[in-house]
Amino acid sequence: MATNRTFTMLKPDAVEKGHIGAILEKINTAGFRIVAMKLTQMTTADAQAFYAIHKERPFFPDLVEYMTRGPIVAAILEKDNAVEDFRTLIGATNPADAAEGTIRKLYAASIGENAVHGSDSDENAAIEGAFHFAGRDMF
Ligand code: IDP
Ligand code: MG
Repeated sequence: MATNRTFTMLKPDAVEKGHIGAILEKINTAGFRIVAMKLTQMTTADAQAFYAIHKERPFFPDLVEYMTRGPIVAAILEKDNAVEDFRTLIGATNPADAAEGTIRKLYAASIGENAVHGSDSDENAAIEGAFHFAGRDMF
């Protein structure tokens, strides 16, 4: 069942470059309501668990290093058709392939350091949101 919620992280590169405000403005303008949000930093164990689906991929060690090197902004967002609409807003994984005006086109440096995460299904949105937030911190 569609939950109308998705989960996002503004990744360490986006935070380092001072893009939190600009990216949140894009998210807000696109009509997403913030259900939960925090500045946090993933441990190595956190990142290995969060990205476990990619653990056999050659880029996995770099991905864990990247995602743990500094703080991220984690958030749960709500909107009709949230998962799909947010993936459209952020653009393709590789910013070279991302559509004009998308967050990754504007702020991502490479396929590895691509500024922002977006859940790929309602099921994963629920799992990923629960990974970072307790129920009392969702509004
Ligand atoms: P997504 O973030 O667009 O859903 P996934 O394929 O789920 O893309 O990959 C998760 C993350 O792993 C990407 O956002 C990116 O940071 C990293 N990644 C994916 N593919 C590559 C690659 O080919 N080289 C380096 N990093 C990659
Ligand atoms: Mg993915």
